[in-house]
Amino acid sequence: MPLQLRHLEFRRIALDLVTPFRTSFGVETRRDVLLLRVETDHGDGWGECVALQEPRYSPEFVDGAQLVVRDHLWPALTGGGPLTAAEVAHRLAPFKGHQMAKAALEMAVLDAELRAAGRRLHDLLGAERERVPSGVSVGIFDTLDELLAQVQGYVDEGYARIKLKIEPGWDLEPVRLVRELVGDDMGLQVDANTAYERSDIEHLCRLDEFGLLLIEQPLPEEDVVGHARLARASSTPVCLDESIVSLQTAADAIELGAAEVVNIKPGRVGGYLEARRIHDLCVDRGVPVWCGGMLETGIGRAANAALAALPGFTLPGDISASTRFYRRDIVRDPITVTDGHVAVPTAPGLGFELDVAFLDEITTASVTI
Ligand code: NPG
Repeated sequence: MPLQLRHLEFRRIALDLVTPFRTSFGVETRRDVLLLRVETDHGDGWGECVALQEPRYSPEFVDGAQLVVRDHLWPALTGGGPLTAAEVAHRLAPFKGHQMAKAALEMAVLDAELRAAGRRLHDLLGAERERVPSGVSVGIFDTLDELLAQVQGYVDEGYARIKLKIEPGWDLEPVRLVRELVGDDMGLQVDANTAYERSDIEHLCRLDEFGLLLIEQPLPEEDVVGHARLARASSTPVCLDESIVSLQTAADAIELGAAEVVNIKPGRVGGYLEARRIHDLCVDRGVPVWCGGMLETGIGRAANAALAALPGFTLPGDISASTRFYRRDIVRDPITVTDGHVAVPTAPGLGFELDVAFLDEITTASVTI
């Protein structure tokens, strides 16, 4: 059922993180999130843009995302008459890049379409499970003691696997100590967010002794061949994150032997429908996938949980409890972790219900076009 798009609200909110989250590319202490609300002839839908404040993880950033949606994407979307969510990517295809902005728009249209039809994202995607294992991402600390205390806390909360952020100077020793702490049976993986170079390949192979599930994106996003070399040299499976921005880049990286595992982030690849296509490709090629996280609010996390319920997501995703990052979420039904698992939302649409009063309280700007 095609929807007639009427208006678009840009809602900016400020959410403090419970503790600073340090990665090899920066420290996050507060999120400045862009939410999009589409008004259609069949009701509203919400999308969340995962772009950060600064272009340090990817070229996109939140102010830029808002601008490209306002001046380019929204006019193109509304210019061609009523549409379905499946047509959004096609209408936006003439515009290069800006996957996070495009994903947020597609998400809002999907939410509206699904709510109008009384369906959930889980069913549209063809997901099967009703709960998914939950992994937690642990930042870089000033001291090893702080790291170990934090990891112990997450183990106590029951997480199914731990991901450690690494960078040059914060790798072998933290991983060794955490492996000792959590034991051999706990799923453990590392994420470098492009912090290493090809000349570090030998050094990175020293991580092999820790029985990691994978090493994620150690080299720059353009260095697919470098990742293929690492994959040949190391017994730890090489997983790509930043390098995978589309179905095509996923297919090419797999063919080159650079992606033994793929982290699927809907925002990074232009939306949940492209994410589903990448999942299907990876299943076809026998490549395990898992669902990444971008510090989403309850809107994005609800949708991620539905995506992660697809059968090819055989590794636990970065779908931690809302309280991992936020004291209070903008939804009434924030993600919680029970027995190391997160329940897939059952409500129609993306599966969340907004806490409107709190959302209004933390709104920093609202513009409707
Ligand atoms: O659980 O949302 C989460 C955080 C998971 O570590 C995480 N995300 O590189 O994958 C990453 C990292 C990230 C966070 C990247 C924020 C970009 C922005």
